[in-house]
Amino acid sequence: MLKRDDVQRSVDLLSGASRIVTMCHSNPDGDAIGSLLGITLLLEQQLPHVPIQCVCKDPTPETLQFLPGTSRIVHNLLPCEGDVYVFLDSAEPKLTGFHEQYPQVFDASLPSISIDHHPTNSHFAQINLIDATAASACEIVVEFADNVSWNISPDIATCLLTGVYTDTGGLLHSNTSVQVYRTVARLLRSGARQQEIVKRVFRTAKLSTLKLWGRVLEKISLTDEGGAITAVTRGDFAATGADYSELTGAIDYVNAVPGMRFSMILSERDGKVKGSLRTLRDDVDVSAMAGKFDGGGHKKAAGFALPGKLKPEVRWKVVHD
Ligand SMILES: [Mn+2]
Repeated sequence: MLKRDDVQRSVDLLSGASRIVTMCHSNPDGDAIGSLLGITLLLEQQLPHVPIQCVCKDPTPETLQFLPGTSRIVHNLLPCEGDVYVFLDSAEPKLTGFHEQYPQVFDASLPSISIDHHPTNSHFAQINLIDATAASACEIVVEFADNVSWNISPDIATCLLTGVYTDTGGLLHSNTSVQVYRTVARLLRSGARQQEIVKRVFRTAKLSTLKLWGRVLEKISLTDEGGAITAVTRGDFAATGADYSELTGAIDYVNAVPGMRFSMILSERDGKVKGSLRTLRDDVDVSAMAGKFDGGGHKKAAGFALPGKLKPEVRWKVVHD
């Protein structure tokens, strides 16, 4: 639940801005882009006299380019006097990718609002609209809009529903609360184009993605500790023509092997090995496992990154017939 006072202070701050800069985290996912465009379109509708710059360090993934307004997203930042910043889905300044170039933007003495649902949010903004019980940043944007009675158009609803869907894995993850279903119903009533989202986000996969996933699945091996483990090398990315972002989602299939305690995908990228861990079990904490390699995350989904590369190991055993 958002605090009435925080919402009112945010509206006052935004109304007095000479320019609003909306910004999500780098390497954006559906919730980042959905909440970024959703709030941008809402602000444009409510405060038509205030210019808005919509910023994300990295390009929008192809699967999300159908969302209204994606072409207006810029990838660089030029701070100006009188800017008010709105950060979306970003737990820490560094996740935006602009913290080193423009540290002053993240100083809470400057007017800024952060809309986020990560429990690890560092409350770096001047006004922090943080709700760790929300499944997505988009859910909080909806609550904000309803609090101040801002109209949610079909375009805005489509952007926001996309984030609700992607951050709950299509309403399948354990964070799919009663409030998530309420938010979905509310956005459908506003004309969200649900089938367009399903088709573009969940039912479309590039050939390179499918080929990469083929390699991921083919190489699954089961360990004595109850892990379903697989690895993708730089060679796999090169041979399939896939980029790193195309690995997203493959872990759910690795995690589907019955009877396993956890699953892991190791991937080689830029001199590092990244590990993604998942579990379906309540008695396994993959964030603790990731913690041993300086990583972290949630109990059921976590990750780490180590400098190095992958070395394949084949084990042979002679057995009697
Ligand atoms: Mn999110």
